[in-house]
Amino acid sequence: MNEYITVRYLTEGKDLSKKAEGIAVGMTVGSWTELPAARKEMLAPYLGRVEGVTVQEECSGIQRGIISIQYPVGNITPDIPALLTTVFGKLSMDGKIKLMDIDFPPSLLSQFPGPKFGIEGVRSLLGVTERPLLMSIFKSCLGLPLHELEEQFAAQLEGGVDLVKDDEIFFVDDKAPLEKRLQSYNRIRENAGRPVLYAANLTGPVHQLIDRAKYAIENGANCLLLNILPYGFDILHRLAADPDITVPLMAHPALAGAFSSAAEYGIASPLLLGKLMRIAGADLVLFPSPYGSVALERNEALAIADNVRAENGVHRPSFPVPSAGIHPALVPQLYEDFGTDAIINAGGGVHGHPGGAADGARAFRAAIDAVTSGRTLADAANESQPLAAALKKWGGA
Ligand code: 1AE
Repeated sequence: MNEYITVRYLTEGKDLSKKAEGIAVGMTVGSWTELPAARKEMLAPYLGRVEGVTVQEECSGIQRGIISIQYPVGNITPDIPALLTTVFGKLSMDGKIKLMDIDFPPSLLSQFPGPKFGIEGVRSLLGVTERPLLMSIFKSCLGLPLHELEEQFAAQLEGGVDLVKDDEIFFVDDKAPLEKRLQSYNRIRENAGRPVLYAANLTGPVHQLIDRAKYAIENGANCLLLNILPYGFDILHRLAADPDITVPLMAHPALAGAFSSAAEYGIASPLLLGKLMRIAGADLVLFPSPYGSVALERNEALAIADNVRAENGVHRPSFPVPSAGIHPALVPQLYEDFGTDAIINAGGGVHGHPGGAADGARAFRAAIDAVTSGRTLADAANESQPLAAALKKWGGA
């Protein structure tokens, strides 16, 4: 019996039922009613079908709503390029239509690698079980000599961060090549006396990325950062599926706005940054938080976190990392919205601290300790000068 991938679209048209029928046929076998019986019999296993149509509003003869189409699993190979081309390739250019969600049958889901480490694996590498993790971002990396980056790295560790990531725009690293960074950061990590993950930006021509990732790991990388959307989901899939890639993979959302921001076009962010990143193998998924500098609508950010962590019957949950413009005064809100199994991530909110990056990290750690023990930031600031200084600068409490 045929199994189906169920795909929901937000769209509009004079007659949504007719439009749905057109998609179900047009995106699968091309034409149907005019086909001779023998051809119908041959192509029937590949034919899409309409699961449902919900008209949400109708104005001046135009219907707007959700249509749900089912595509036979057998129409695709188990990879995200095949999936997205099949369910939204040409269709994405056909007027107002947004790809909202995809439901996968378990037989297909289980052919995607999912995260190797996920929340539990990353926590176990770091030896931290009971609180949101703290990550900081080099600000900046580009053009800086190695010794300045070493100072930044050491300061972030001194303040108590669990993970540090390269800036995602760090491609030209001739003043501090990856191999050299790894050597010196690993020395600094060893002196920290506790585990710390450093997510090195994986860059270069796409066909070299797997070899480069292996080379980085051989040279001591213990986490890798990748701009998934510019490179394509399939490279994440291949890294995650490769047994020699033995470190967590961190997915940056660079370019997501171009795919997701328009209300009536593109791919909804809970699918793009939530479901697809996780099934393709991201252990840590960055996305804009609801309150920072490039904020997402709150429900969307919560839905991304949900898709990253919720039981899907096959894959481990990944860590949601709501990011951008985060500072210590936002920690109570982040904790309320995303809970314990999330990562608090900041660049400017660490390095912009009046006392420097080490105090910036200390302020975050004090804020995290406060919220996880039910205290207000104002109360905790009485015992943490770095937190008091952060609150003075960024407000809150
Ligand atoms: C949504 C990604 C956030 C990110 O990569 C980044 O660099 C944030 O920097 P800050 O925290 O806004 O300074």
